[in-house]
Amino acid sequence: MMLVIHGCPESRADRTRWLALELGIPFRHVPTRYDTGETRTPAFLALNPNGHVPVIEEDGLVLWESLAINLYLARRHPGLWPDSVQGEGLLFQWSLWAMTELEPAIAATCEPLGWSPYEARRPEEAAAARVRLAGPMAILDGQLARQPFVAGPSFGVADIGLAEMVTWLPTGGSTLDAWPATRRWLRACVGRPAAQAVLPRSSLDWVAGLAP
Ligand SMILES: N[C@@H](CCC(=O)N[C@@H](CS)C(=O)NCC(=O)O)C(=O)O
Repeated sequence: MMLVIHGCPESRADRTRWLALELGIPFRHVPTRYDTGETRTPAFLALNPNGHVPVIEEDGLVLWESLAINLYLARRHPGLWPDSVQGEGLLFQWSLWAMTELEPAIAATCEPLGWSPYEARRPEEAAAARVRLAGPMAILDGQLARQPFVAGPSFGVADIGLAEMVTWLPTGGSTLDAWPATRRWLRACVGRPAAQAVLPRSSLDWVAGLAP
């Protein structure tokens, strides 16, 4: 069965559509929205009991969790999987770090600002979260100052999830002013045709406007 990707644009499903385009996997896109109740229907909850996008279906397999999906697709379809066990270890390390360390830290800046209705925004909370975000951002930037891409010398699967989450920064009032290696890397990742085809205009414009 052809790959099916559930999840509207401007959601974490962008990570999966980006990877599928990179790998040239044909897919059917079901743009399930998460803000209209579409992820709470019995049919959707049967696919993902968490009620979240993305979800994929492929040959009878149903998978959720964006970075688990991307690891699976990259393992199954040729093109971006590391060619050594060590390379796999680094891919797993950076993917799990992305989900457990970086993404919650970025989300903590976005939640009190751009993800809340204007009247419910909490700028002081966002400012405190931005201070905490500097910890994981320094780790990412340090890695990218040592090598061109996060988990190796060439673009890979870990870069997709990480780059997509770094594009959330403006929603939480953060900039990349302090992180030059991250700016260079993000421009390289987001400049790829697959990213240009998938990411929202606002993210593409933000990256295009970053200082060199
Ligand atoms: N850790 C999950 C998070 C998925 C997630 O929270 N997706 C959001 C959209 S980006 C969603 O579906 N939210 C709906 C909700 O929480 O009700 C993943 O990476 O796939």
